[in-house]
Amino acid sequence: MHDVRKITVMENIHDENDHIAYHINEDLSNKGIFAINIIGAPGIGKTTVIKNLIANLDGLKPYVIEGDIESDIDTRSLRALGIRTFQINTFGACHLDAPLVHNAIQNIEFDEQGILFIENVGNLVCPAEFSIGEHVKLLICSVTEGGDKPYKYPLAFEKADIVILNKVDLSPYLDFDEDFFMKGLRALNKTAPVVKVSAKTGEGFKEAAYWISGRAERASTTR
Ligand SMILES: Nc1nc2c(ncn2[C@@H]2O[C@H](COP(=O)(O)OP(=O)(O)OP(=O)(O)O)[C@@H](O)[C@H]2O)c(=O)[nH]1
Ligand SMILES: [Mg+2]
Repeated sequence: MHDVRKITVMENIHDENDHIAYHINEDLSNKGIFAINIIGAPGIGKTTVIKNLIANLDGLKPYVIEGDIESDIDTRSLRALGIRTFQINTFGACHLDAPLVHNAIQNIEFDEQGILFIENVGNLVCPAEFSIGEHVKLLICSVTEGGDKPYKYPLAFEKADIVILNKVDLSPYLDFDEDFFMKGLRALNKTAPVVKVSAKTGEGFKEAAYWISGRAERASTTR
C-alpha cells in the first residue's frame, strides 16, 4: 500500500515537471535557442567541455546556465572568458528541475539566436530523471571513471542523445576498457554518437561541435 502511494506522488512530480519543461522548450525554440542539458559526475569535465565546445561553435552565440548545489566558481570562470553565464544554486538538491530553470530563463535576455548550455549539478543519477526543457541531453563520461558506468548508472546512458568521452589524453596511464564501455552503452542506447575528446589537447571538439550545430539547425528548420 505504501509503495503504491509513493509511486503516485513521484508520477505527479514528474508530470508537473514535464509540463513546465515542455513550455520552456517551446519558449526557447520560439526564440531560436537550442538548449543542451549537460549531465555528468562531479569533476568529469562538464565546465571544461562547455568552454571547448563554445570555442568550436563558429558563429553561434553561446549562453550558459550553471547548476551547482553551492558556489559560483564555474560561472565566474566562464564570465571571465566573456561568455554570458547565469547561476542557479540548488542549496542541497542534487539536480536541476524545470521550475528552477524556468525561473532562471525569465531573467535572461536572449538578444541573439544561439546555443544554451545548461550544466546540471555534478551527478550521474538524478539529473537523468528530470527534463529541464532541453532539446538534447549531452552525457559526459571520462576514461578516468572506468568502463563499467553504463551498467551501474543506466538511465543517464539510456537517455543521452550524445555521449562525450573526455580526458582521453590520460588513457595511456589508465586501464579504461572501451569495448566493455561500448557494449554496456549499446545495450541501452543504440543511436547516441560517442565522441572521444580531450579538453587538454582539444582533440575531438570539432566533431562534437559539428554534431551540435547540425542538431540546432535541424531544430530550427522543423519549427
Ligand atoms: N587531463 C585532463 N584533465 C581534464 C580534462 N577535462 C577536464 N579536466 C580537468 O578535470 C578537472 C575538473 O574539470 P571541470 O570542468 O571543472 O569538471 P566539472 O564536471 O565541471 O566539475 P563540477 O562542476 O565540479 O562537477 C579540472 O581540473 C580540469 O582541468 C581533460 O580532457 N584532460
Ligand atoms: Mg563544472
